[in-house]
Amino acid sequence: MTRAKTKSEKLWKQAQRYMPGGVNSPVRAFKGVGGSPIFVERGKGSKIWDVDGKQYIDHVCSWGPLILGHADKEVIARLKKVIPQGTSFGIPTERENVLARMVIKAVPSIEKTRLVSSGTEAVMSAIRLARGYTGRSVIIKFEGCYHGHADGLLVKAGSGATTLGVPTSPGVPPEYASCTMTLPYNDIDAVAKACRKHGKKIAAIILEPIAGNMGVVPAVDGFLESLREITEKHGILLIFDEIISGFRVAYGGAQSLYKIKPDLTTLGKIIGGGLPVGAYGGRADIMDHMAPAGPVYQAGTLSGNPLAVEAGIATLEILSRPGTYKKLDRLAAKLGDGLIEAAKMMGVPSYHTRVGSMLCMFFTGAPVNSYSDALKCDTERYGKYFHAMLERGVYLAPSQFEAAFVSLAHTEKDIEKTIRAAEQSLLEIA
Ligand code: KE4
Repeated sequence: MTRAKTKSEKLWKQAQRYMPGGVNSPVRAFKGVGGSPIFVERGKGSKIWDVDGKQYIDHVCSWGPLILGHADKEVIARLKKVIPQGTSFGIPTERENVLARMVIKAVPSIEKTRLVSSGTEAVMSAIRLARGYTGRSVIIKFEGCYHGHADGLLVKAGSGATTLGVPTSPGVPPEYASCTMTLPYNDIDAVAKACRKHGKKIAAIILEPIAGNMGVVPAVDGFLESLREITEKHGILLIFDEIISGFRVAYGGAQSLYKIKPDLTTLGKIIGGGLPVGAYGGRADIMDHMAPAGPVYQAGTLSGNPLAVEAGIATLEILSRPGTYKKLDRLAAKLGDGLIEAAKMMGVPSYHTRVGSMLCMFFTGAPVNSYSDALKCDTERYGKYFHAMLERGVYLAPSQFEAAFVSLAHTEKDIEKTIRAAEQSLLEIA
């Protein structure tokens, strides 16, 4: 007698008829962990419920935006007020000034900013601006850092250490990839060598100051400072992609934590409060090269969309209240410490990282400071752990190479439940 199909399974079958791989973004398809995805019906606070009525504690939080938790009552109330006034104008609105000013006030290096509709759009615009401002073409990125799906960033390291890149996806012309160099994260010697060799051709170096797309891998001590020195020496722009870390690890992002001023910063996720917003910003003398102030073109029908901007304003207002990041840090530290204890108790080799309320448990016994380190993880074991946790009502990222998050809506009880579930799950897979 085959088990009756859950509603998620039925919807999954249907989805694969309508959308490539059944999803609107690849990581949701559970390819990294096996099995088929749950379909979510609703979320509230730290919880989500699937279409079969099962409840989960959510540590993905829509991949970072929901730092307040799902359906935050203040954000929803603000949206309810704004929706009847209209959903889009394509005409300047006061609230775009408000969100732009909040971002400028919060992020130390941003003097001017432009709102767009996704992180990818923010990064591709910042890259075009860096090339337009410097008149140079080459971009340096780092293995394991993800900056959205713009062609020039879907590039992996070429054969030689500092040779130009090759595409990681069909459809990206080799010519595009040849303008991108990919270096090992946290390897300052490789950066120095590349800049000595190609300095005059390099427009910008872009990185996640706390990598969140190979699992969570912070920059090692001195890496960001040296990057700043080398880029200054060679007239190369330094771009911090803070689409995850911005307003996540501190109100001013990683750059306020590490006291490093990049020339440009990209933001997204949290600044939209769960609706589509991205942003790029930085020194006014650079940003003023963007049309219509300057010659570098970028545009967007829904840029600065009133609903998304209102959700972003409400979210940042709440985050700016005293004690926010202390609470996030305390909850996430409790979770991180609990997971370290659980893995030790169950004898499962693991390596743990955490910065603020973004954290990761790598299924490897060795430290993880780069993408090649991360690739040594036992992803099969991660897949078993993921499903064991899902069974126990805890929703983690369906990939070893992502971050887990804690929101302001998570309670001590939630954290204890996640730790208990981890103990049982790790025992099961040990
Ligand atoms: P979006 O275009 O997905 O809004 O942002 C792209 C992006 C840029 N920079 C960083 C550091 C990012 O993490 C992202 C997107 N993050 C992934 C998850 N790590 C989004 C999830 C998905 O692709 O479905």
